[in-house]
Amino acid sequence: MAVTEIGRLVDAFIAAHGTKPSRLVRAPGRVNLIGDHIDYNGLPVLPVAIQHEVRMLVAPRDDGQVRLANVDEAFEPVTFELGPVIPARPAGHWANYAKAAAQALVTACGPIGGLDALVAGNIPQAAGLSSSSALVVASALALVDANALEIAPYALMALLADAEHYVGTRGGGMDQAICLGARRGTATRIDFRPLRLTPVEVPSGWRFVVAFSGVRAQKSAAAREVYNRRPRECAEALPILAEAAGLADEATWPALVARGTAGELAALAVSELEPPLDRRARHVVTEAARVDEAVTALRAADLAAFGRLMTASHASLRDDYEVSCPELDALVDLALGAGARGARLTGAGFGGSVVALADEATAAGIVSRWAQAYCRPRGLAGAVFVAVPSEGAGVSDA
Ligand code: NG1
Repeated sequence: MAVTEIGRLVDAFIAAHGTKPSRLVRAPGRVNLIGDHIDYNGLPVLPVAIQHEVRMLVAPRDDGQVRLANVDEAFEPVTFELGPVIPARPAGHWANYAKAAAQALVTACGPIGGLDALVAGNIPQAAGLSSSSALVVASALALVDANALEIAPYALMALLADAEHYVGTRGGGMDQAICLGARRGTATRIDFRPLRLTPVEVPSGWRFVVAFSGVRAQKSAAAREVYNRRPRECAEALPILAEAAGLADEATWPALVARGTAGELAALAVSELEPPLDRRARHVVTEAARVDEAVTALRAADLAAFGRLMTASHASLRDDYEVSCPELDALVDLALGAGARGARLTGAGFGGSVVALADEATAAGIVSRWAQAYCRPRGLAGAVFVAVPSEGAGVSDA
């Protein structure tokens, strides 16, 4: 971060809290390259952390209060007490993400001290780039640091995945894990049972180009209900499939996926389940296989194979999982028309963003095609960027 920018943030912190900050916490957003809507089923995913991040300046306090300010005036200042039960603000309130982290840490570690914080950052909100989890992770790291709590990285990832359920979304653990555990220059295969992060280098000539559709995937509003319906549908489908596959004792998606090929399991889903559960299950088993194949393609620097898997993933999310929308489909088509090797929605869908894969020479053409044919007519500015696979969250002196 530029010295002038940190200087401005320090001034804003002093104006808000009347004291100097001592620590700077950074927590990146993410783009999921492949493997959407399967983390909550315990199946692997392949995201990268990106250059956009939440930045939080922090000064520990002697009491149990958390005092939050935000450089964006749309987000009102909030004070809350770190008690055994931390009441939530109404759904969608920005402070709930900090409260989610605080509640989880108090529950896990007992009484802890509070802090003053100023939040800034540049992750587009409700864009499928995980700004909410970045705020949860930043808040948690600030409290962990201020209280010198000793929590192993995997334990913190798991704790924060559950913590985010405080805001009402029944998500998986992808976002918190990549935000905490990403390594610069790599994509990370995340396995959940048990939790394990495996970095895989992104070949230097590959470009992941991202466009925000302008349709806000606001999971605090109506989209939350639609999102939460999908884990419920999967939970309904699983025991039926597990029984049909002879897995009555171990009815988990990873056990099921280990039982056959994606083709066999997709056929089983169609024969055993009623619509729409048959389609939902078909997405889950085929997406899990695509993640495995994508990791192999990434290791082999096979751009064409990786791209084909991304486009197949989009079709599955659109047709079987029904979480796309016309704007995301249009962005995917435009990218493919401009020479992308593959393209897909990223994250939860219902709006949000699209990620396209290209070689160095083609990436600029995709950026300008999206800008001209999609962003300009809709008055969307700054909605397109090339993702830089970035380092996970960290704390330093302010
Ligand atoms: P986004 O795109 O941030 O709403 C959500 C879930 C993920 C994962 C994806 C779909 C949260 C915090 N995140 O991400 O766990 O299920 O959808 O792959 O709930």
